[in-house]
Amino acid sequence: IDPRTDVSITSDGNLLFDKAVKDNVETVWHRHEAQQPQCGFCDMGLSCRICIMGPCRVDPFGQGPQTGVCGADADIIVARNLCRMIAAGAASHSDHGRDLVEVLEAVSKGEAPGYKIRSEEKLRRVAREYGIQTEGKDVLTVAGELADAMMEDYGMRRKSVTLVNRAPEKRRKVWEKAGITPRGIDRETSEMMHRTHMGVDNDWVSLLTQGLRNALSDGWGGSMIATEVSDILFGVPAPKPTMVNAGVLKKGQVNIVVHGHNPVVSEMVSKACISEEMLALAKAKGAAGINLVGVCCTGNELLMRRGIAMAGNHLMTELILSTGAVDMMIVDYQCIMPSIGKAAACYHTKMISTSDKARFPGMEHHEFHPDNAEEKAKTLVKAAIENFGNRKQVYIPVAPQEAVGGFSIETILGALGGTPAPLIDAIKAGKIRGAVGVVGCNNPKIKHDYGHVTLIKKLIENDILVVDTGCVSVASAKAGFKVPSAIEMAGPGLKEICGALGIPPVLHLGSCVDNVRILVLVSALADALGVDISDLPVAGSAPEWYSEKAVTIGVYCVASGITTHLGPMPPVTGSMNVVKLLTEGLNDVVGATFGVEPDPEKAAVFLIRVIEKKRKALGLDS
Ligand code: SF4
Ligand code: WCC
Ligand code: FE2
Repeated sequence: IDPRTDVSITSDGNLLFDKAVKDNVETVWHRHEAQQPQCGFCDMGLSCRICIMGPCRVDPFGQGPQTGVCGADADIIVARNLCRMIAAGAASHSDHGRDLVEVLEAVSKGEAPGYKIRSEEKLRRVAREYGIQTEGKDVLTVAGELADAMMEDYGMRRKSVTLVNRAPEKRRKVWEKAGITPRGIDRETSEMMHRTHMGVDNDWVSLLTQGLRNALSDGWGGSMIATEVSDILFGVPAPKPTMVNAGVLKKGQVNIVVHGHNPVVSEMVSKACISEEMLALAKAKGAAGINLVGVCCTGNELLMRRGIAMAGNHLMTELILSTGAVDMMIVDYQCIMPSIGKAAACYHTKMISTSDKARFPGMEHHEFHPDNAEEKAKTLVKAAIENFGNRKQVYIPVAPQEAVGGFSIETILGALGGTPAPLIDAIKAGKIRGAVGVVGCNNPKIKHDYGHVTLIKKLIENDILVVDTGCVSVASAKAGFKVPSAIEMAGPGLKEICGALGIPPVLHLGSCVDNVRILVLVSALADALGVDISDLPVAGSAPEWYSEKAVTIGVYCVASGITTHLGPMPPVTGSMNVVKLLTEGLNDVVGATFGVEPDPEKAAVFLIRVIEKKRKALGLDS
C-alpha cells in the first residue's frame, strides 16, 4: 500500500494506520491488497464448490463450460450461492437471538446470577404478543413462559413465527400470496441449506423465493427476538450522550474494549467495571479509573443502553490496538477478524474470547455461561487492571467526538407524544421528505467510512431523516451528525423539525440486529396511514457492506417492502436472470427492489428518487 494514500476519511483511521505500519502490524488493507486480483468467477457468483464432483466454474464469456459437472447453469449456481449467504446471515443473527432466549430462561429459573429482568413492562408486552396470559403472574413466571414460546418460534410447530403479526396486515397478505411467510426460524435456514444441496432445488426463482422467506425468518424472527430480549434483560434504550472515535481511550485509565455482538457478555463486563472493588483495585495499581469502550455491535448495544463510548467500527478494530492503550479486548462473536490476536501481540494487550462458539488465534479463552458470567467478568476486569502496568508507549492521536445514541422506537414514539402522528404530519407537509435506514459494515474495497458519511450528508441536506445502525452509526457519529447542532447540516425542513424536537438529523437505532427497530417503526407509520410498508417514502442502504448478515438484512428489508441500495455489488452478476429479479422483478412480488451503486453521491440520487416517487404515489405533493 502506498504510504501516501489515506485508507480512511477519518483522522484517527489514517493516523493509527500509519502507526500500525510503523509498528509492523499487518492490517486488513494489507491483506486486501495481497489478494489482488480477486477471483473474477467468485466475484460474479459463477464458481461452485457445493459438492466434490466440483469445484466448478461457468465461463461468463460463453466460450468455456456453461454448466458445472452436475449440470447446474449460471442461474442455478448464482442463486444457490446467494441463498447460502442468506442462510448464513440468518443463522448468525438468529443464533445470537437464541443465546439471549437461553439467558432469559436461566433468569426465570434463578440460574443466572447477575442478570435480571430490567424491563418488566416490555416483558409483559411482548409476552402478550405471544398469547401468554400475564395478569397476576409474577415476573419470573412470565419470563419462563416467554422464553418457552420463543423457543417454539425456532422450530417447526408453528404456521408462522409469532412476531410477523407486527407487520401491517397488507404486508402479511403480500407474504401469504407469495408463499414467503416464515414458519420457523431454524426451519427456514435448514430448508435453505437443504434446497441448495446438489440435486434439490434447481429453479433459480424457487430458490430465491425461499431466500426471501429465510431472510424474513431472521428479520421478523431471530433478529427481532434478539433485540426484544436484549431490551427485556438490559433495558429499553433511551437517548444518552456519549463519545466516539479512538480518542475515547484514556491514557491514565485501564482501557477495556469489548468487541462482537451479543450484550450477554459485554453487559456483565460493564457491570464489573463500575464496581467499587474494581475501582479501588485500579487506583491501587496507579490508574485513575476503568474505562470501558466498545467497537462494532456489542459496543452499539452498550452505547444504546448505557451511553458507553465507542472506539470505532469494523475496520478500526486492528487500528484501535495499535494505540498501545488497550489493556484488554474481550470478544464474543461475529465480525471479529481472526487477525486481531496477532495485531495485539505487538503490544501488551490481553485478548480474551468468551463464547463456546467462537475461538481465535492469539486469544485466551474464558468461556461465559449464564451461571458464571458475573464471576468471569470480575476475573477478567481484574486481569485487565493487572495488565495496566505493562503498557509501553501509548499513542491516542485524536480527541473524542460527542454524539447522542439510544433511540429505541419506544423513546422515539414517546418523544412524539405516544403516536407517530407528528412524524407523519411532518412527512405530509413535506418538511421531512422521507426516511432512509443506513446500515451495515465497512469494507476495505471502499475508503473507510467514505460511503456512509457522503451518503448521509446528501440525504439530510435533502430533508431526509436518517436512522442508522451497526458500523454506519459509528461513522456518522464520528462525522458529527449525531449532536443536536448537526441540524445545521440538514435541509430547512428537517432542520426545523429536528430542532423543535431537540434531536439530531441522524438517529442511532442500535446494533445490526436492531435493524428490526426500523421494521417496527415503518410498520407503525404504515398502520397509522392505513397503507403498506412499500407505499411509504422510505428506503434502505448499506453503502459499505461486507458480511453475509448484511445480505440477509438487505433481503428482509426488500421482502418487507423497503427498496434497498447496496454499495458493493453482491456476487450475482454472473446471472442476468438473478440480477433482473433482484433489481426489477421483485417489485411485482414484494413492492421493492435492490439498487446497486458504489458511488455514494449517485446512490443518494437513487434513494431520493425512490422517496419522491413514493410521495407522488401517495398523493403527498399534489
Ligand atoms: Fe459442480 Fe454441481 Fe457440485 Fe456445484 S453442485 S460443485 S456445480 S457438480
Ligand atoms: Ni454489524 Fe457489519 Fe459492523 Fe459486522 S458489526 S461489520 S455485520 S455492521
Ligand atoms: Fe475462485
